[in-house]
Amino acid sequence: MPRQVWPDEFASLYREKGYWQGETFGDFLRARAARHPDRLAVVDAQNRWTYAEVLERAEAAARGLMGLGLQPGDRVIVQLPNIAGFVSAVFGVFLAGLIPVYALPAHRQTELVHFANRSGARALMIADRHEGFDYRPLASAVQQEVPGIAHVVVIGDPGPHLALDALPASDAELPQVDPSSVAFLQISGGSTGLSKLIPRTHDDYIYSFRASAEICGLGPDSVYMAALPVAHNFPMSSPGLMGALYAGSRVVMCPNPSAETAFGLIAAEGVTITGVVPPVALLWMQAAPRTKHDISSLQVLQVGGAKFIPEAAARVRGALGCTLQQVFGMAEGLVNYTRLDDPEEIIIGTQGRPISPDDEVLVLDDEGNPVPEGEPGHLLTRGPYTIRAYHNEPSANARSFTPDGFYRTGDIVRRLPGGYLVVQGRAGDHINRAGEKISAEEIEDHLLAHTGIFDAAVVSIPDEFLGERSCAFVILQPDTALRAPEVKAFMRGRGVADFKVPDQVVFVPEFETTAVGKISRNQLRARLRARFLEEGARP
Ligand code: OOB
Repeated sequence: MPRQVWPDEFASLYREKGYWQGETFGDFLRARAARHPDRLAVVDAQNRWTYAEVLERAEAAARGLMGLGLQPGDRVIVQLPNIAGFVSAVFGVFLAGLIPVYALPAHRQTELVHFANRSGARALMIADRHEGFDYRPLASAVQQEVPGIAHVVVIGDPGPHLALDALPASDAELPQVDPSSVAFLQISGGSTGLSKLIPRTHDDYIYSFRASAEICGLGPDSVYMAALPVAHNFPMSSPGLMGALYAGSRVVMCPNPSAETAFGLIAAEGVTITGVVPPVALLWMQAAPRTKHDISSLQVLQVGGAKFIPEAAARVRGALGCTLQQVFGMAEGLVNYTRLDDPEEIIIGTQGRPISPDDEVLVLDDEGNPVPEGEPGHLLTRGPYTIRAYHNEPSANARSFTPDGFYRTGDIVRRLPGGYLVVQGRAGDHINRAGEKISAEEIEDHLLAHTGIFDAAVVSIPDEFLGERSCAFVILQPDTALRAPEVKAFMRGRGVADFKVPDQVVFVPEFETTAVGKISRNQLRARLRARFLEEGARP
């Protein structure tokens, strides 16, 4: 059973201060359905469900999952796109006392198998098809590789699997759920190796989105549109669909963030707030002058997941007619927001300040000493909704957390008066490609599995549109002829999410490291990146 434990003195403090209120996901949905049963809760292309309907469907899903013999505490990988069924299915999982492991729709066999093995999942929940991709054969392949996955449950046409709405219902009582227990496992961006699993409790997570909903001004008249994949922490909880449901708002599920789709939904549903990554914001600003849709209902555009440069931030109000809110967060916990009434220079020039007065933030130099205000340093944090450990990762935990429980975010920030943070970059080696985090090491390991590749180093290269793109430097084995498309095709064949396929492949005869003696992988990547940028190399 996954655990997430804060030392007693912290847990008591967080309860005393009212952050942790002893409420579960199931409790809050029931409370909303009781308070305003007929209000619309979630909308997608096919469905418009009220709070009462969402609860009814969630309870049916819970009984169906229990009918399969799943027991409280069992893990269920949930790989669902932005559909209304996400909400009822996930609350069904919660009500049955099961623990969702949130995979992204972009994840493929390699990633799903990894999540299944790490979490010990007993079931996998998918949609039949989404945006042209059929998830059923993928699920069969995962199940074949991980026999522990006893059930594949499908929203829609089940094919060879089980349909969620036709499971034999259990007539047992729904279990009592402990609010301090782990509610779900989320996927880390992962700077080294494979993604780690992040255990979040009901208490801590509900606090984060309850407070977020307040900061973002959500209420019964708000309409929140989930434009990014909802399994991601940003559209899930900052304030995301959870914060919106908590506040009694309406959630609109947007199947993809293209300007055409998103603007159409903003106009049709009167969307008041949504959140996107910087490249999507750029596309929307470009598309807005020519759109036929009336997007004037939009009051707040949140931008986060990767750095939004001030030049672009300054254009949001003019282009889209709404307030910008910068969001700098991480699935491990800490989330920062610019406040809606902050002065324009704060909104444009910073990535916000923490949610909670009890979010502790340290900005330290390489030796671990605090740097003066305004100077760049490593961001470490601890607080009422930041994890103290990853699930089942003793060595990563030793690296990622200090002995007194601070999470080393890997981000380099400057802290300004008032606690506002400006993100300067990353100390670690991941590539932040349009908000998707890619571990260099993970991709290098895949490349090294090719018999024609002698060595590979993957680095981030600044990219005007994506923020960063990935570039693989590859040394071939003697007498091997490989071209970039073949390397990319090989990566695709490894069964990984498409965003992990290197954007660019550069073949080099050697890494020229012998002259400087043995250097770390980090230093090697930095050197390759610097040389690439100096030479202005292009594919
Ligand atoms: C969000 O969560 P993750 O877990 O995918 O990624 C976290 C990392 C941060 O450590 C930072 O390196 C980067 O993403 N990041 C930003 C940023 N927001 C996230 N870097 C610069 N500026 C920003 N505004 O990405 C996430 C989770 C909740 C809310 C928002 C984003």
